[in-house]
Amino acid sequence: MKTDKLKEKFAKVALPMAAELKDFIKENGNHVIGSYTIEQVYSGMKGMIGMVTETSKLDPEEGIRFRGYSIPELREKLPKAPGDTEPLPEGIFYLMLIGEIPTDEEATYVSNQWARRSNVPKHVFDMLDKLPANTHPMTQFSMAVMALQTESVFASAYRKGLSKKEYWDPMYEDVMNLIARLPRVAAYIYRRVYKNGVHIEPDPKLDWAANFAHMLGYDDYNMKRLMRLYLTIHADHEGGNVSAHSTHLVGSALSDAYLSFAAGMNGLAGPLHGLANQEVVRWLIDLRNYYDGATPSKEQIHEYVMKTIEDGKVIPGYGHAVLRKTDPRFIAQMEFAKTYMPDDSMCQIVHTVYDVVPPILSGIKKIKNPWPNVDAHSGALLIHYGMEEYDFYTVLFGVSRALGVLASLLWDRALGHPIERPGSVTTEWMKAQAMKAHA
Ligand code: HAX
Repeated sequence: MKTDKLKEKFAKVALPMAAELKDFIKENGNHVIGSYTIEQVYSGMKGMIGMVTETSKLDPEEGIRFRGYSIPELREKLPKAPGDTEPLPEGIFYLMLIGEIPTDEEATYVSNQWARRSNVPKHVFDMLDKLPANTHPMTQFSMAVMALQTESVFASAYRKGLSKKEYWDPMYEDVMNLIARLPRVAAYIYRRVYKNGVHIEPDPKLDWAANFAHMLGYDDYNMKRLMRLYLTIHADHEGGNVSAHSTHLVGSALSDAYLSFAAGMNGLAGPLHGLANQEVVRWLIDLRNYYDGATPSKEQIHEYVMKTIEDGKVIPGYGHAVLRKTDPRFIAQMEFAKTYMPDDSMCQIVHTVYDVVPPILSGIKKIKNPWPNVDAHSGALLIHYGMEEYDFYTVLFGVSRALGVLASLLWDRALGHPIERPGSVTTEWMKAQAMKAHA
């Protein structure tokens, strides 16, 4: 087999850490790091530390840091395609996997590896072609990932017999192959559903994000630039979010990368998580239509926000389970809009909504975070370049999220993390605990 420089480097970084971690747990395993309340258990384990994720860490006030680097730092420091100002997603993947900012050459190596590994077997397209065209694109995406599972190197190696120490090796192959294949699968779904099944062949000379834009049918340089930013900033958000946690949980049973990632995508497809990006655009269009298709004023947006809340619905794109400030991923997209599309009417509505919504949500006591998250802005940028089919937006998010959750899955296997199995109790048990505390 040909040598793979990235695989060798990963082994050099990760395998000594696995041994070191064993000693660390042996020496410090009894150290208490926190306690938690009945309310936390009932509120989706918020704020409880229950897992370890190496790739990124989320600070409630500051937002995400990937291996210690904030989004503005990454936009500056990560390698870029010639002539571009936005980072290559290849770079953030390398950073999450190895822990260092790659050189241009190292990012190009990842790009070339993905181009080489991107072949999608015909049965995946045949399966997609048999689905009703109105099957939601996220359902098609998840099913295509499942259909790809025939290609799992990990599943086949495990069946033949695999030592625990070697799990990481075939997992590396699965992770790299799956990431390489996703743009082709996602673009196929897009062209099948929205462009009369007229497909566009990949261009192996392009980087991963630019090739994705090309296969979707968008060759405008600025759309490629947006795709590089989009696929970088959506890549990871530490380990506890639904898509990352589902991928990690399913992987902990030694399910391969295809099975684990499909589970993560089924979580991303929920409207409180990744599907919020389509819900935001649906909400913005409904808002505009409510006022006869004209650009709504601040007062009208205020009225429409109040109506949404009175109808018992959430304002999509606002709030977060961990963040307590404006999401830096929202800010990065707002900066992009102000640079490349300063007069875009939908982006201007998004920015006025940003003026109006936080003061309203701040006045509702139960809401912990009134600020926008990543999904509040992404759709408006895509619409600017002509991608109006909002049901597809979460698939773009999914392609990006693969970078983080699959890098983490590989780390999980390299570090020898065990099967995940938290305890669960009944409400009767909880009541008994509360009674004991009161006695
Ligand atoms: N609009 C109206 N009400 C909101 C709200 C919003 N944007 N955000 C929170 N609330 C409500 C909750 O529904 C909850 O009400 P109930 O107690 O009546 O159920 C209450 O405020 C407390 O919620 P919270 O503690 O502030 O927030 P949670 O951690 O429970 O939920 C969510 C976080 C992101 C799910 C939530 O803020 C929400 O539903 N936002 C809108 C959907 C959205 O944008 N999701 C994307 C989040 C980012 C992401 O994962 N992207 O992929």
